[in-house]
Amino acid sequence: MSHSDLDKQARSILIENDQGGYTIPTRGLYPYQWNWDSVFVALGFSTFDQDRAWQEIEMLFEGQWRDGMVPHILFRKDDPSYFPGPSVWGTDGGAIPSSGHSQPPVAASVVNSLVENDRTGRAPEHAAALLPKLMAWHRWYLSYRDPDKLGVIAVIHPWESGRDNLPDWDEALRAVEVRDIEPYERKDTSHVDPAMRPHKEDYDRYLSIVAACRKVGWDPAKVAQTCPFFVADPGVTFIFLRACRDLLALAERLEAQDEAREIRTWIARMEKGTRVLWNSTVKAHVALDERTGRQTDGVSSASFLALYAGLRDADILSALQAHFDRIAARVRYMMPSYDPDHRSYEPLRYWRGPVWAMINYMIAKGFAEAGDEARAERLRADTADLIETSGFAEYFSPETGAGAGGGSFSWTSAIWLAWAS
Ligand code: 2M8
Repeated sequence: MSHSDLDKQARSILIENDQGGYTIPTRGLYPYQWNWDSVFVALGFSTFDQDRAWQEIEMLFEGQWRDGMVPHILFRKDDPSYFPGPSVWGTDGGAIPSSGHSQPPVAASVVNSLVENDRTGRAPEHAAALLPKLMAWHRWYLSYRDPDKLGVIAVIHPWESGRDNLPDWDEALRAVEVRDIEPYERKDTSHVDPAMRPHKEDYDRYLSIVAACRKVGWDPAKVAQTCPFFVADPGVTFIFLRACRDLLALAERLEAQDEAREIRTWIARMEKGTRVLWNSTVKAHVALDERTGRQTDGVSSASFLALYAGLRDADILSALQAHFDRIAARVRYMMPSYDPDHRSYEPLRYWRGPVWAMINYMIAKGFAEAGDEARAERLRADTADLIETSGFAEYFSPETGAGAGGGSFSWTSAIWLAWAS
């Protein structure tokens, strides 16, 4: 298929997945508005309809909780094709029924980029209305996902990381006691091959965490104290740090002095904090279980986001370049979500190996900004090849390039339009 046919197809996927102002990731498997999916979708829309891009983000923020949190799923209407739906979550934090935790905060970064690339003249107005909401969300992260002020962001659920069954969560998840869950029927395995999805033992624990948080009424301070899962995540930490820098650029552009001053203190705290995620044996940033103090031992695609987060230490750059080249010698398509040399790597099982287009976009941005155009271009070219060969799949095998998971996928289409094509 030619580039212009793929462009056309990508646009029509976004339009078909549009539910009237917000976009679902794919039909059947994910029938609601997901947080970071929507934000990447806005980036895709912005290539051909900037007003629609703003609307996507504004509709996401309609679901913001009173405490500042922006949920990972908004259940605008009940859809039996997804489990767990609103009744399992039992939340009451905002105006729209939702899940009870968040997802990687890419919004400030995309809002800043919509402002930079504005062709309508209306961006400053949209951005000014979103600024206090973004500030509230970022404050929420610092208060409740870094209550001890370590300068790293923890996730209270693998789903909050956006990288659901990453090997980094295995040990912490095993420690979660399976309790307080009703008999349930999964829906994901009826849409896609069960061999590629998380195991039942994982789902039992995912639901046990939800039950534990529901018990404390999703009160964020109580969740931080009592949640059986509390793991500092290099993915969310680096995305948050990057988002803080982009929020600062936005605040400065809007001449919001007080906000800019506050954000600078966040950046200083995070820049220092990320050191606790550095594993000197592995030579990469890894996850840290805050309940046990144990670090994980694998390089994940999030380790490469240190550059995207703006960490400019020469040792970090050269360690990541070495990992990149080692991994590139093992697989055909970069960047696998987990190290192919690690014992837990699985090329097609969800977040234990496969390639995701939007992660490649962020990693490449980091390499390019660190002056490494060659590795940035390798990521773009691989992403384009994957889409040209296997279409707009949810994710891809790093070994064969086969597409897997849901089809006609929104964020893959958006990333094609905004970057890979
Ligand atoms: C996947 O996560 C959902 C739960 O949130 C699931 O597996 O049911 C992840 O890839 C997540 O990052 C993504 O936002 C979501 C929708 O694409 O699917």
